[in-house]
Amino acid sequence: MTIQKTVLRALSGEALPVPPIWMMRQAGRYLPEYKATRAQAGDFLSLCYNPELAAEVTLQPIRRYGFDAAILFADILLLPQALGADLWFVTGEGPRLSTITTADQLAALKPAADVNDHLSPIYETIKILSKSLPVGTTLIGFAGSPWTVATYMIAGQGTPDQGPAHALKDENRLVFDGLIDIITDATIVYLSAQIEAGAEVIKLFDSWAGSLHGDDFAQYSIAPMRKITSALKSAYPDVPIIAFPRGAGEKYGNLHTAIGADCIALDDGVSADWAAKNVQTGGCVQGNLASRHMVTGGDALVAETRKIVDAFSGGPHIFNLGHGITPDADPENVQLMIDTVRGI
Ligand code: 1CP
Repeated sequence: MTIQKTVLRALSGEALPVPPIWMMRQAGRYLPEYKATRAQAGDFLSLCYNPELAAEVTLQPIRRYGFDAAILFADILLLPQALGADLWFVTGEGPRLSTITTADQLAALKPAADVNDHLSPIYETIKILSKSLPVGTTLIGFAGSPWTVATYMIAGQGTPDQGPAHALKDENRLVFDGLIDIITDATIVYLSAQIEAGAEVIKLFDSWAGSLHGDDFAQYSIAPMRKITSALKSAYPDVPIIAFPRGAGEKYGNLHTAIGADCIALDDGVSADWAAKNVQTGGCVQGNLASRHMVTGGDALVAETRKIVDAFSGGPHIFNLGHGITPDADPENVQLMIDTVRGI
């Protein structure tokens, strides 16, 4: 069977004349239509758990820009909630969770195998999207990596340096390892169900990989992601996996094999020229325009976009930002980026 969708072609290793494009956080607060639907839902979590509205906001950037991939609208913190953690969002500040730092709190979590009941609305969103996306658009499902999810479950919120998670790792390795294990197992259950519902590609967000140094990087960023990719690949060998160990720096080299991923997503901390020589040699890469260009636009956006397209033109590449688009971005700059990539 010939693969038609450009994202799937790039993920299978093909160098395309024009790289396919999508954008992290492409559904979000920079879009007026997103803000309207979010207001209709009431709050962010109600939006995530409302399949019709979550599908609607997933489709909004596809309608507006014709991106080559849609990413399921959900959040990496729904999984801790499915495991029994309390989760709420403080307006203007971000997520808050009940914390896991003791053996008793760890033991009180639900078994990894039981997360599907709570997460069934997410699978419903995927089913709606599978029926409503344009034929050429690839549907990406996702989860956080065990380390990144653990940093939120331990601290109870986002932290600049993931200090509380590092402290638990150093002071109570048994509880820390137990938490990583249960998140890993639950993520396999969650992502398998996303694939069963219709997700065509899976992305693992290790947003805080950059704070793991020395052996910790291999043990807590790479190894848990590797366990997830092995489990998914043995059950669903044809579903490509994108891994995003954000902030990996020079450790970005050779990660396709180490993680068992078809594609490595790059942040903008590495240059495209360096990554073409050191990462793309292992397979498809995704990235890596700095998100600030979506705010500032102009000649710098065009020049930087062209530089990235050129640097990766010799191999498989999916164009993306180095991290999520920010709420202060100008929607017109997104169009300028797309037109530049497509040579319009
Ligand atoms: O007010 C709002 O509308 C909420 C803002 C928002 C949005 C739009 C949050 C809260 N999450 C999301 C959606 C989301 N989150 C998606 C949807 C699809 C898309 O990309 O369009 C995805 C893939 C995520 C993933 C996610 N959530 C990550 C990994 C990616 C990354 O940005 O590094 C992380 C770390 C989160 C946690 C989270 N959720 C929301 C916020 C503000 C945060 C960061 C919190 C912090 O560290 O302080």
